[in-house]
Amino acid sequence: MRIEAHDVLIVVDVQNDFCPGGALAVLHGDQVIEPIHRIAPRFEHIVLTQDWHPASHASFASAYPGKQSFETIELPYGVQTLWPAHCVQSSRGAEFHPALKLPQAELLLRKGFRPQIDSYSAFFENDRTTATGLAGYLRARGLKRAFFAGLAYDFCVGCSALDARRLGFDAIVLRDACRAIGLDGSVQAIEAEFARSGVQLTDSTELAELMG
Ligand code: VGL
Ligand code: ZN
Repeated sequence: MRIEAHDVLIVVDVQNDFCPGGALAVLHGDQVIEPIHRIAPRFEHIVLTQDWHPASHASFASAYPGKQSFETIELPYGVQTLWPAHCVQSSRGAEFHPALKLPQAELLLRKGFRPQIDSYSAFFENDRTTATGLAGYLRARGLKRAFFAGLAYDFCVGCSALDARRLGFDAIVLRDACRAIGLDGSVQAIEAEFARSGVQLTDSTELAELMG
């Protein structure tokens, strides 16, 4: 697959809390960094997302006495999985992994900062209607095709790719540059949605050189 000038690499949530030792560690989460570094020089445009929650966030199990992490609850906007407190604003866990070196990234997009709404997708919060502004940013800059890498494959990466399709962008997930949380068939579920929505899956090794 050939990378072109209107392509963007969206690197999702490569933060300490999603890496080994973090509050919501994804198995081998830090292993996404090597493939991301390998492909990043091929892209003219890179966006980083950062999960960025207030200390008491509606997605944290600690907000609901008697509830455990990874259980689900009903919030006004629908079913929400409860998570251990993670990516709290200005905490070390919320920082990008120190090995991630992408100084050329053009936009750092924070999400999940509204106390009452979680945000998996880089485009819409979990109420499916509150926009982050990323779609407008990509359109204003003429970026039409988004490649996705990072954490977690079955949550924030997957939801971002699905929303990209919903908004009319081409969406390609670089499978080997992602790692999954894996909760109750979440990987199968997201891949079924990919197939339905036209999200493409490929590996970073299939990417050809940047066009001039
Ligand atoms: C994520 C669960 C909660 C993710 C973020 O980055 O996939 N998952 N917050
Ligand atoms: Zn989160």
